[in-house]
Amino acid sequence: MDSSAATLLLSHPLEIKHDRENGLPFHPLELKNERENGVVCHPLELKDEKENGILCHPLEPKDEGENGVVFDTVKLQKQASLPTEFIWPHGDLVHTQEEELKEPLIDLKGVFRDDKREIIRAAELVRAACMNHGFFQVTNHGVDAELISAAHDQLDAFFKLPISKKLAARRNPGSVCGYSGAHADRFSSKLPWKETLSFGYNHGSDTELSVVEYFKSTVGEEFQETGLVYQRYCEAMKELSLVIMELLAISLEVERLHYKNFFEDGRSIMRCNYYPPCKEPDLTLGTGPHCDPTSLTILHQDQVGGLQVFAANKWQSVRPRSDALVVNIGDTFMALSNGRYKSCLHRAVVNKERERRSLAFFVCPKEDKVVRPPQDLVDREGPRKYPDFTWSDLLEFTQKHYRADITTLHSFTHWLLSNKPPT
Ligand SMILES: O=C(O)CCC(=O)C(=O)O
Repeated sequence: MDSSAATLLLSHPLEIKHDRENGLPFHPLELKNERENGVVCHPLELKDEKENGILCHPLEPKDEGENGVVFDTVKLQKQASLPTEFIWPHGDLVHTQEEELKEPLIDLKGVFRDDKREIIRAAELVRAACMNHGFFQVTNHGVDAELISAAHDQLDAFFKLPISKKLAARRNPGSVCGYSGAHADRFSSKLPWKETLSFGYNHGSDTELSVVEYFKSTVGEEFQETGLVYQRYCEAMKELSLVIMELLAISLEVERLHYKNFFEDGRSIMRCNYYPPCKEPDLTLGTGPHCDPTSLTILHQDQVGGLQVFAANKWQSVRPRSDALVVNIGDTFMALSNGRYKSCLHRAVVNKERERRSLAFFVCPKEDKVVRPPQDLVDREGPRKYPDFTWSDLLEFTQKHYRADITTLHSFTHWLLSNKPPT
């Protein structure tokens, strides 16, 4: 690993120094990154373009396949070598000795029983994990194992469809929802070795069964059953997320219902990830290193393994546990905690022989809600680390202007301050 890549890899947003004047994060490289239109591009990408001749500009949306990449697994498997678009730079590929993350495994049984001692114990584990790397797993989470298994089966049903049928559900430019093969519709280098299907879920009473409608209208009437499974899965995820929001509030010593109330009418995003086997897994990644821009991610992975978290200055793998759900902090919650909790830096590696699946539920607030930490937390632990923003601002930034990476929140803050007149 060359040293410049190592520096970038290791510079987690929380380790970035703070600007003296306004208390906002200040990145030493930031002056170089700003483009004429005020949009920020990650230093690693600028460097790659120059040195490797790889084109990587997140600002130019592409039609699927415009750069010749359609993620047709059948055809890709037959190619002698990995197409260059999938080859990642050294710095992102670095592997440490297979080390397993010792994240806390939090049993929620006592929390659901409202057992005070168990709640305090769980909140302590949550606090330690979120201050350290932003990642933990939960068991006895109340989500029916059969529902999780059905959600994995339905994932297969969709991704095994012919490519033409999947492309009929492809996402529109600027939208988070729809099918995407290797994100080749947006990017032309460092493509992830995976296919995704994403759709929205309204937290409020979803009487219109929007997930079912989504599947019927975009994939076909025959996908009603798939829609029903995901409708129930999202409902279960929302319920669990509100319990975790209470735990997060307790762990931060703020009013217990503060975050729960904030997310009650949210609009979350569900994403199914399918990672086919890859002949040259050491040259590519299934999901590149990034922090989720969203608030909280609740993920179930199958037994293959591949998820890795950056903790204690190295990549560590997360052992799959079929009975557990993985939870990680995202950028928006980092802002809601005034930077106390770390947005988890993670990635997913791919496998030579085995396909892998994961189900990610990204918890988001209602789009126009102002993201601002609770006042008592700021009074105790101020000053404010991030300006007020709405989730729709951050969503727009990551969908139209920026490829989510390890410094999204910092870059977004900078973009916001230089693009939006103060209110
Ligand atoms: O598949 C995984 O384990 C990670 C997925 C992920 O990070 C994502 O979808 O943003």
